[in-house]
Amino acid sequence: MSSLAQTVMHSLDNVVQTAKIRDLSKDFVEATSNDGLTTDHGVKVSDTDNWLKVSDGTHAGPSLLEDQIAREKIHRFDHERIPERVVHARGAGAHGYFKVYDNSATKWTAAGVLTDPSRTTPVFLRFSTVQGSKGSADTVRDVRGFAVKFYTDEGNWDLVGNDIPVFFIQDAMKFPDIVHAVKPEPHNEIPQGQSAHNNFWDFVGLTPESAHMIMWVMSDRGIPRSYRMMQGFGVNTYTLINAEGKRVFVKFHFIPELGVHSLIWDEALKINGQDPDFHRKDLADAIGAGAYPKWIFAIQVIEEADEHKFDFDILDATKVWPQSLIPLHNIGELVLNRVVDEFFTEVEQVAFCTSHVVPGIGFSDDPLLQGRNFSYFDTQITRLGVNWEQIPINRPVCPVMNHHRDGARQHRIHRSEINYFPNRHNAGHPVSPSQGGYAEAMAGVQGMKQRVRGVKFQEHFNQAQLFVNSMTPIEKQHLIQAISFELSHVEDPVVYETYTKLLNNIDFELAKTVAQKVNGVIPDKPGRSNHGQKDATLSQFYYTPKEPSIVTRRVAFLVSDGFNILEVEAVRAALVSAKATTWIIGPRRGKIYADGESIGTGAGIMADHHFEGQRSTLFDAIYVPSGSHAEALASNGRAIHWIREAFGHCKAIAAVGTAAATVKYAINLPEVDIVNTLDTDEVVTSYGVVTTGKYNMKSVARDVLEIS
Ligand code: HDD
Repeated sequence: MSSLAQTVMHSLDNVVQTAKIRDLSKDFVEATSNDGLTTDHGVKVSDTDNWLKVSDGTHAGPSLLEDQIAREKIHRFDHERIPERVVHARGAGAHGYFKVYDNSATKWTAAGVLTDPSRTTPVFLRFSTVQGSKGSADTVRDVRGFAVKFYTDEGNWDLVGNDIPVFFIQDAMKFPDIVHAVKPEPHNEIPQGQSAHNNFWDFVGLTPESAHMIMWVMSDRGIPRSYRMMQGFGVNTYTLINAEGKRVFVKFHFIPELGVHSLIWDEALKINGQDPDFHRKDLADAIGAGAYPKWIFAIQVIEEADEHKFDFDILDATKVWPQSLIPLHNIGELVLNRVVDEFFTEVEQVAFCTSHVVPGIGFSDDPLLQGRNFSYFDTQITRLGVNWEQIPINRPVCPVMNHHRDGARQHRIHRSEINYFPNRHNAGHPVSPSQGGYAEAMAGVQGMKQRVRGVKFQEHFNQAQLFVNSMTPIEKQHLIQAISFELSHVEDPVVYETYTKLLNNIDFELAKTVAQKVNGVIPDKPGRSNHGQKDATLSQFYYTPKEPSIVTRRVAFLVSDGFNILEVEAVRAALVSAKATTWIIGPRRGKIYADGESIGTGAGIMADHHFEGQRSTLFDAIYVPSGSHAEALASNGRAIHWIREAFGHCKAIAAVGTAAATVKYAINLPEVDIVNTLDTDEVVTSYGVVTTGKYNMKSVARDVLEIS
């Protein structure tokens, strides 16, 4: 089913009911065949195609300004666009819910959303890329936004995070610089959806605090396979406050049930052109198919007394809190189970504010967070107007009562003569903390007013090195390739020379290999000694589920006339029952005839796409059934390209019987063993197919597909 059909189905079936969906449903508008067309002022419209004209009935004459119906239609259209977000313009979103497992976090926080297991808190999650504009492609190399709005009983809590746990800069005051540097260059508006250009690498080369973040963005985290297969991080250090008013520092994490998986760069590049909406569709399709994306929600906690115990500053957003030092506590889960009904009113108009927290959650002195707390509300005023929190997707599910008034697009009609406090009726009065009023935790501060960075904020390379040390060899190889790609697109030698020099502070081999590839400064010895530390939890392989899953994985069946239909049906049924999605790809979109069937009259099978209509890049695995079609496939350049490209992207390839020779011919690597099996159970329980020897899929696969 197309994602469009799913969207419609969802709005009609109304399958998921949370407090927020019930709230939104007050604003649902559904056109039916009983509804006639009206103007915005409600008058019925008799003609929406012809502007009122002076005409002799045979020839069109001048159009009349008098036609208020035509004018309204054009006016409304002229003003459809609002400013796109200055960053994170390209995104997709979905509804869902959040639940904690138990009340174990009560010792740290009084927040009901984090402690009350009987609650189901509605959420809206918007994923995004950062650099590109609203119409850019999904699979660019970039950070992904992971912004969650929790509609709690005590008000909205916005956790505006990313898929990477650290950030480019330490102080919010540098945000406009990093964003200007990464965005398309000002003189020519190039490049779109890419960081591979002079200005970005110029800035980060001169800003060593970004080194750690650059390693993450250049790692495979920068090109996720799916929004559903990314971690989410609150990034900044927040605080939790318990019922006694005691404060602890906290970092928030989301861990995807499906594990963390990435594309490889060649796939990402091609998908950018083949299907720029790849991630957006993937999200809608998975939810539509009932394979609801799920994340474990976890926290890391540091007691106030331990704030200064670490060799990094725990308020520095360019540092992780290594899990080897500060363990994760899994306290709940977040599930997305409903696609949006309308993109603009939900995904485009949703607006987040880091400053929006609820009782029991607070801020820290993290200088990035402090600045963010100013910036988000401010930007929403430009984007949506000062009353942006009245927009349906943004309004809380709990009562809102205050003396804020007026402003553009005010929708609330306050039936009271009182718009101030104190007032003679005690209307809209402050609520004490014991009654649920928000209370900041008491925290001592001392110092002189000055423009400074903390002392530990000055160290920039230890954790960049920790991250690189913790990578598996294949992750490291991809990191080298990614930085080399980017610096190859940097034209100014000053810029790529500066960056290759900087790399030597992180890793000698990395610096040397990249410099050799991009004509940078090749070091003859390490810029600093390697501390040799590792943390396994920094590698994305750490998050591969113990029981790998093929739920929602896309498996293409490559067929031509003369394929073995019984085999296709059996394997397909097995894959579908394991909740993978299957697609028939043939020489044409239409009927493909099986072995023994006569062309044109047999029952055949409908191909979803022809070989050129979709490419191997859009699938996780391919299956080539046996049958007399093997020769036809082998003589079809496109089919051969399919197999060869899938092999190059380390995908699992199943080839059965006669098809084994076709696959072998396509990949042209005689030493590769083809597992040849007709036993569907085996195909479905064993590992894909091209398995052993030098080209062992398991060791090289970025995104290991287990057919299990
Ligand atoms: Fe930001 C949007 C994440 C630092 C200023 N940011 C935005 C979004 C995400 C993040 C996910 C998109 C929200 C949405 O879907 O609507 N930003 C981060 C993270 C940061 C961070 C994880 C570092 C920890 N941001 C940051 C700083 C500033 C901003 C330091 C300014 C001082 N961010 C903005 C913004 C945006 C934004 C300009 C653009 C659109 C919006 O806010 O609503 O205000």
